[in-house]
This record gives sequence, C-alpha cells and structure tokens, in this order.
Amino acid sequence: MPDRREFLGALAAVAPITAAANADSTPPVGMIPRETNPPNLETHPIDLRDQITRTEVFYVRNHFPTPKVDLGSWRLRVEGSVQQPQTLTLDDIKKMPAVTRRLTMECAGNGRVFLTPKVRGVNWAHGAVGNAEWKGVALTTLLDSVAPKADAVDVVLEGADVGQVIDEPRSPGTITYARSLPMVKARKSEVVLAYEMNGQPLTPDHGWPLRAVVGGWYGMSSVKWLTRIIITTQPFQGFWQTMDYSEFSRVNGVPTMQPITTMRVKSVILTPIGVQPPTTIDGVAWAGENAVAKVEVSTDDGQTWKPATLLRKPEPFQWVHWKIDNLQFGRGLPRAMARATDSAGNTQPMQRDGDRRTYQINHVIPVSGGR
Ligand SMILES: Nc1nc2c(c(=O)[nH]1)N[C@H]1C(S)=C(S)[C@@H](COP(=O)(O)O)O[C@H]1N2
Ligand SMILES: [Mo]
Repeated sequence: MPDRREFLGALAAVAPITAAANADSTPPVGMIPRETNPPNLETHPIDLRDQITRTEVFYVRNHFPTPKVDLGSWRLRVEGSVQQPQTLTLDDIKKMPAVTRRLTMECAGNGRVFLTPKVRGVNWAHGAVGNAEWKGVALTTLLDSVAPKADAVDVVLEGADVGQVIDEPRSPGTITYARSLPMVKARKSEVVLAYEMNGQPLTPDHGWPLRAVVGGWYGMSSVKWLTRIIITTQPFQGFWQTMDYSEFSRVNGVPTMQPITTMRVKSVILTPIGVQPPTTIDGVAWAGENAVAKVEVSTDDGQTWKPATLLRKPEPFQWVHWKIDNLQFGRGLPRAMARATDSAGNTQPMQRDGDRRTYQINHVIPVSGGR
C-alpha cells in the first residue's frame, strides 16, 4: 500500500498545494487547505478509501466564515405558504421521528483544478467529496407538521452564515447562504435535516446545530447552519442558484440558466500511478440518485476498457469502491483512465461539456505516472 507521502507526491504533481493565505491559521492535520479564510479544506485521497469518511477529514466548503451559533437562542423558523408556521428549538426537532441515512456528498466544483484553460473558483482536485452517516429528521416530516398550502412550489433552505461575494458576479451587499428544492425533491426520503454526522453532533464547520443533507444532489443544496425554511409559491431565484451554482441547459436549442441539481456519474482513481505502474489499482465511484452499474479502466488512452470489480453492492445515493487487477501498460508514460456507468445508462463523457460552466466536472480525467 502506498503511504501518505507518496499520495501527496502524486497529488502535488497535478494540483500544487497552495500555501495558507493566513500565516496564523493552521490547517487541520491530514487535510489539504485550498483556502483558509473562510476554511475550504479538501480530503486527502487516502481517506477517500473508507466507506464512511471520518468527520475530521470530511471536506469543508464554506462561502462565508463559520457562524457562531448560540444554541440557547437558536431557532428554526418554518414559514411561507403554510397553514401552520412554526418556530422550533433543537429539542423540538429531536423529538420528531429520527432517520439515519448514509449519503455521499460531492461539491459541484470538485475536480476544477483539472479544467483547461484554468477557471476561477476553489481549485479542488478529487477530494471535495465524502460519504457520511447522517441522523436527523426527514424534511418531509417537518413539512407535514407545517402543512404546506396547495400552491407551494419550492422549499428554500437558509443558513445563519452571512457575507459579501466580492468577485464578479458580486452579491447585492451582505447576503445569507440560501438554496431551494422543488417540493417533489423536498418530499423524498433522502432529504434529511441532520443534527448528527457519523454518530456525533455536527461539528461547527459541518453545520452545527442543524443542516440539510440532500441525497443525490451536489453539495451546494445541503445548506448548513439552518435557521429558516421558507415555502414559496414561485421557483426561488436566489443568488446561489442563479448567479452561482447554475448551468446552461438547452431549451429548444437555446442555452437557458438552470440551477444545478443531481450529481452526475463519476469515478476517481485512488492508486497513484508511479514510474513503475502498478498492476492493481483501486478507486471509488458514485452516481447521485442512481446506482453505479459498472466501472471500466483503460491503460491505452481509451481504445480498450476492462471491467473493474465493485467491492460492495452498489446502491443509489452512496458511493462504491472498486478495484482492478492484472493491469498492463504499454511502453512510454503510463496512463490510466476510469469511467463509470450508472443504472440509468449514463456513462462519464470523454470530453468536458462547456454548458456545465465551472461545475459538474465528471468527464474522464487520465492519471499519468512517470514523473
Ligand atoms: N450555509 C451554508 N451552507 C452550505 C455552504 C455554505 O457556504 N453555507 N456550502 C455548500 C456547499 S457548496 C457544499 S459543497 C456543502 C459542503 O458541506 P461540508 O462543508 O459539510 O462538506 O455545503 C453546502 N452548504
Ligand atoms: Mo460545493
């Protein structure tokens, strides 16, 4: 098994680890700091091998500083087009029927460092993804308790964090972080308002005391530090699903801005490909609301593909690890590629699709050795 230093070496070859911007803030041990203020921390590839990602090394994606929440005065307000608006304490929420779900979460910008030409945004390699066990109340249970009216369309989730976006497109002054789900998704059992992560109360950086976890969707929907839920009668048009975290989809051929939603099928190679290429490589794959159907590996630039073995029964919402033995590389620089196909028949594309802007980076990315 390659050790952590080899992994770091392999990673540095493709993704230079930038020095911390603040000399006085020490990044947590074992994580790769991409930005330090606010913290944006990437999980090391070696930690992506665990079925459940340890909370201490689970990636952190913050747009604004982690808010300081006082549990005594913290409330969750549920309002809008509902018959019974409510203001709830954490104890009220813990009294509701609890659910526990294992859900994989990937940042929509994961893999951005591999885009050419370079683009703006946090320069993640492959580690803005993790799988955790979340305990909380299903959003649908909470919605039942407020009785949405017949005209309800969207469920807006708002966090306690505030700040200004100063890069273009700028925010209109100070804003919160808010994202919406259409009612159909909000009612699905894979949408959890979680107060526990991996059997412990949430940590501050992961959204304590309460966060959403939206199974199958990119991480931007899983709003942390929840303080307000608003049921709207129109599709929500907030900053984080129009100016940011949006993509072009073709409507009658016309590129039309749409909020980013489901995670696309993707696989990552976790074995470093050195000068002496390995004969066995392993990795992980996930497919959002679908299950992974297969993973294939090519060592000849995509001319031929060999099936990898999935190491557990694949299921929707949760990643699956894979392994392939007896690999042969040709002469020259060893290069490996992995591509996954999901249960709906979607296969990772070989080429980047520009309509995805700087998000949803799921095209096949070769891993080369020999450096
Ligand atoms: N309130 C709030 N929620 C948020 C964010 C944020 O900046 N503020 N970032 C989102 C994004 S882009 C991602 S990928 C996930 C990351 O969750 P994590 O930091 O627990 O990994 O949180 C989402 N929820
Ligand atoms: Mo994200």
